[in-house]
Amino acid sequence: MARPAAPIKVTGAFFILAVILSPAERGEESREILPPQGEVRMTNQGRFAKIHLMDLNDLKTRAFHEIAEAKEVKALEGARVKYLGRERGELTKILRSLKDRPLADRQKVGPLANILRKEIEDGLKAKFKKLEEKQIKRSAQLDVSMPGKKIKLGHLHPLTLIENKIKEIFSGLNFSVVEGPEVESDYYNFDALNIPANHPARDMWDTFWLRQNGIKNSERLLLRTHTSPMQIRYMETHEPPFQIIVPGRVFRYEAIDASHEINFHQVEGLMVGESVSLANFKYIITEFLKRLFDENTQVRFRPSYFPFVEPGLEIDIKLGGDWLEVMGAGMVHPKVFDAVKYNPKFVKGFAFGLGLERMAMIKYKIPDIRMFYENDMRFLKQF
Ligand code: FA5
Repeated sequence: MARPAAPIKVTGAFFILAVILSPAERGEESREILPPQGEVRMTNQGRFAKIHLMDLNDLKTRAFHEIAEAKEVKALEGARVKYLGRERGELTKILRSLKDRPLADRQKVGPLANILRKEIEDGLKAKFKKLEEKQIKRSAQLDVSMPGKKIKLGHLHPLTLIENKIKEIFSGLNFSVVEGPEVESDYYNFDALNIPANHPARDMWDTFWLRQNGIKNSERLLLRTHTSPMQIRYMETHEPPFQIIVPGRVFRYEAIDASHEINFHQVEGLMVGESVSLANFKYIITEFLKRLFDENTQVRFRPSYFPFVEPGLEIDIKLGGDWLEVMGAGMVHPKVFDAVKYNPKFVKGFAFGLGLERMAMIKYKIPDIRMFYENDMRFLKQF
């Protein structure tokens, strides 16, 4: 509370003191530094010491009150800055002012101010520790009634989903799953499949060639244009009877549109044995398509040409009002058996190559093949 102002004779020494301890500087609006009335006539030197001692007492009371009241680290830090802050701390200012005072004042006020600083520091330290422990305890408490955080799960790409489904169906039909290289030689991609160099059939597959110097034609490398080279690789190292599927990525240098990509996936199929027939193929493929889509899927088998089968077929499925070509197929050509040193008189086989993207387009009603590769989350989240 403000006291009535007494007529103080402001001498040089008291003026300095008043400046040092002005309420505004201490951040207190209504507090005034005025000596008790009876002490007005003290010498400047005595007055300085006395007022400082009073002020230290008051400061101590306020500081410890604030420390005790602080409920959070932030409030405690505020108290520390208020009293011990390097620039404007109340106690710091008192300590700083001592250097300009006569020795007697310094001896009286100095030690007490230093003790007080230590006391406040210790008080702050102890309270900081207490608040920290409280904080740790609070965060360690488990509130079982709190709603859990939803963990966002990733999921498989639609092409992986359809590939897994296809593998599952063919495994159920006793086919094994094998894989082959994406970079192939001219020989496996073309020659051994009865597509010799300069044969017009090569135009069916727009090809990405790898740049190489001084390499023979049949060893030239390319990005495989289909999964059919694995027919050759597998037959070179296995004896019939067998039935396999070969899922994998293929590449074609062609124009992209709603049903054509330059990088897409195929699943090759090959079944070889003594008496494998086209009727077997028809049964397997119809069964596969029924299991993948549904009983009512409309399928069309139509004659076609591929150099490595005879006869050759193409299989279409109705999507909306249109037929979409999903697969090439046929009975393995005798020249292909020759290339792997099988005797075509004793073994027969069928082969097929289906487009994975096209299958997924039908299954999930996707109107444009480009959607698979755009990585648009609005599209991907639907699977
Ligand atoms: C072939 O690639 C033959 N290797 C298939 C084959 C295997 C025939 C075994 C006979 C025996 P084709 O080029 O038609 O054939 O491709 C096969 C399937 O791949 C097509 O039916 C289609 O579903 C898909 N396909 C072809 N080109 C593309 C493309 N650019 N983008 C997406 N899918 C494609």
